[in-house]
Amino acid sequence: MKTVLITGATSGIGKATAELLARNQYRLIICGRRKEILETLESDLAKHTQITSLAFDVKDKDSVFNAIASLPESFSKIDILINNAGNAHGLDPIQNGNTDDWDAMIDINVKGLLYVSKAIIPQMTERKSGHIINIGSTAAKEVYPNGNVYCASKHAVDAITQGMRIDLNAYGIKVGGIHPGMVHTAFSEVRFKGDAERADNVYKGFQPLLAEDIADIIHFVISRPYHINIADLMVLSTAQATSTIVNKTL
Ligand code: 8X3
Repeated sequence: MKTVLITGATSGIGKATAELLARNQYRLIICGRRKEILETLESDLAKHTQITSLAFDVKDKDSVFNAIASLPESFSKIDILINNAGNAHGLDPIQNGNTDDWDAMIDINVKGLLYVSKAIIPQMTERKSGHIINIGSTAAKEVYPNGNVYCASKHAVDAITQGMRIDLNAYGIKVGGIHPGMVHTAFSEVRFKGDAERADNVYKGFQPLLAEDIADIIHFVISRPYHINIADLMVLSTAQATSTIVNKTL
């Protein structure tokens, strides 16, 4: 049974992935900031698989290293890392950008991903095996109006993914990026700081992707035979041509 560590597992794509993998014979380490939500999910999924949870904030370097070092022996060998934690804060033109929003996006989406990876990669290089999936975004591939720093953080995820694949190639470790378009999760509510109406409007008038759609794809990617590495995958809702061109007449 393979052990999978998922960051950002309390909601959205992370939670849907935990739910799907629990039902497909993966041992799980679910991670997130919100301890009670994590523990509820852990007890829900414990009927399907071996599971444990770690409550930490990916942007807090010490907590990341301490949490991962505290894993019990039975969960300490991590085969698959899913770097899913990430979010957007604000959607403002650069001249109006809020520096706290910029810090949050760079600290979580870029530095947090690096810290978690750094805490886990050495055991993978030592064993010469492992698989890392970084969840990017269409914003990793293009820049859209007012997306500036969010897009920069996701472009960084894409660059880090490519860099990891190069550096870890000699160890037989698979690395790939999955880049979703518009997924109906709490993403926009976080971006718009709890403005539910503005968030709901983002997904109105077309069928966005669902968290379960991306979970399904993650499951497919991690269950390929060893010689196949799905290195880079962009997933749009059919209504989308780009991050911002959405056909609302379908
Ligand atoms: C999410 C995609 O277009 O809402 O990362 O920024 S988008």
